[in-house]
Amino acid sequence: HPTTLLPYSERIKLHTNPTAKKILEIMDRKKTNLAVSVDVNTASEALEVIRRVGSSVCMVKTHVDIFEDFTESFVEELVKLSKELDFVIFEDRKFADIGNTVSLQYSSGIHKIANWADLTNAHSVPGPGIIAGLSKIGEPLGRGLLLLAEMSSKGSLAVDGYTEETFKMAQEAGRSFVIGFIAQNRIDKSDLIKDGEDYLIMSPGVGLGAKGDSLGQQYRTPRECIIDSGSDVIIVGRGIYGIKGGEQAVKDEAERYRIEGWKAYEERISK
Ligand code: 5IU
Repeated sequence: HPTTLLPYSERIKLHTNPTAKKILEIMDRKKTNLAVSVDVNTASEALEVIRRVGSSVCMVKTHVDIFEDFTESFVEELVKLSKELDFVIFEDRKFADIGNTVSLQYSSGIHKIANWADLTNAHSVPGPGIIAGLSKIGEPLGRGLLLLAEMSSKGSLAVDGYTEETFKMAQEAGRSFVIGFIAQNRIDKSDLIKDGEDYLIMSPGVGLGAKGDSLGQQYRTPRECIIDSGSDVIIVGRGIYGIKGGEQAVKDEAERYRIEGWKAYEERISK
């Protein structure tokens, strides 16, 4: 695949969306393709994890609907940390409704995701109206969207034709707002991708320890993701924030994944 041989720095100019450019710039500057997913119960715990791992990551992924103590001040602190520690904020909201509803969910409610999240994601199952509804809110703010083309969990129905149609839906929407995919593989296949197009492939389901959990999650190593499958960003949750040994252990584990991910990327582009 042509993209897998290009350094992140050379892909910046292939994008017009400000969030896509920012992600690639940060990856290049901080030498990291690691995103940490902070699926903890409280906003205050999440901020503690982010302070520890922030310097090792290009992106912090949140599920703010998990927090018992979500407030506006959490958002202020998160945005402040994203500037100090130089990372992008990705709210893993997985929108899945019609365009009109998702535009309200994205802009309003308690969380007002569009106000602070650089990046969010959506299922393709409702059809292209979901992209139109979200882009109406997010594009004027310079935000980016990922479509869910594949999932890491066992038995996922997002395979084969679904994955391919998801790619085509993104392609038809254009890359001013849709900047890539959550996927397990380089789904922007070389026979589908057009000249000058570039997409960011971000993969959850990454771990150096366990092979999965009891609820269908399946883990691959950073090498498998980046070299064998050609993905661009590895997303790690429990493998980092769940490590035993206290604050320093979490920090060290994030660095371990950053180094693994970066080594794999350097090997990939040198092929
Ligand atoms: N996540 C997945 N798989 C997917 C998608 C999202 O695991 O296919 I789409 C999310 C769920 C969780 C994080 O927030 O990524 C992975 O966390 P762990 O590394 O703790 O399994």
